[in-house]
Amino acid sequence: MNDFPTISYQRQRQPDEEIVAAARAFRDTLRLRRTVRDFSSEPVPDEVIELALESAASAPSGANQQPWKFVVVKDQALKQQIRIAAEKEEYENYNGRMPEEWLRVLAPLQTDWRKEFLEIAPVLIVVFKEEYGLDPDGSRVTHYYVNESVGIACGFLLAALNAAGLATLTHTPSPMGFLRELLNRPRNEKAYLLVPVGYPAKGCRVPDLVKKSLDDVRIGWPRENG
Ligand code: IYR
Repeated sequence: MNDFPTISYQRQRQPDEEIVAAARAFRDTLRLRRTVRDFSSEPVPDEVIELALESAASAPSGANQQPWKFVVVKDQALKQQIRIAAEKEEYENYNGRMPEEWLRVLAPLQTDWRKEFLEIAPVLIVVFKEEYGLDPDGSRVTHYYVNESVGIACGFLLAALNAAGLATLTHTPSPMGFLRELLNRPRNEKAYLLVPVGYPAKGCRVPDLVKKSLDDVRIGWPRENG
């Protein structure tokens, strides 16, 4: 051990029934989440975005380096520039770059190269990962477990926005290099995920998908390996 300071971990022990009820309520809320591609342009409260970003920024990370940046885009002209750049890449993806097999498994999601939602959704949150840190003198600081850390923070972000009642889309235009340029981010940052946020459009429909059951994803207890 060393002399770095500690604080006592203060979380009240709850009765088991309450723990189970909390786990059930959280599951039920998370199960309401669907990836939405048909957004209303109705604005969302800034405060909800801020609170959700505070949730995301509370995520665990390698060596607590918090290797993430969240760029919130509401400006219509900037959203349009992002759409144009994303559609340019996605057009190439859907017309040649993606192999048949990929297009086949994507078919139920009914996606194509058109990304109107990038202009319609009132807010775009662009998540960047810091592949390394930059000291004030410009020297590089190694970051550890960057993908794992940023992935967990994105999970927190999606869960927080969902809990608030907003719809999200986990969008990964590929390649995403254009986002660093359009958003003027430094060379140590790389776009990781683009999350349009808003309310669903009236009459919004989503694919009729089935999630794997607990029995399909849990190995072992209580059935001990089948
Ligand atoms: N990035 C493309 C294609 C895409 C890929 C996967 I894997 C998806 O789950 C959904 C879409 C797009 O955003 O359309």
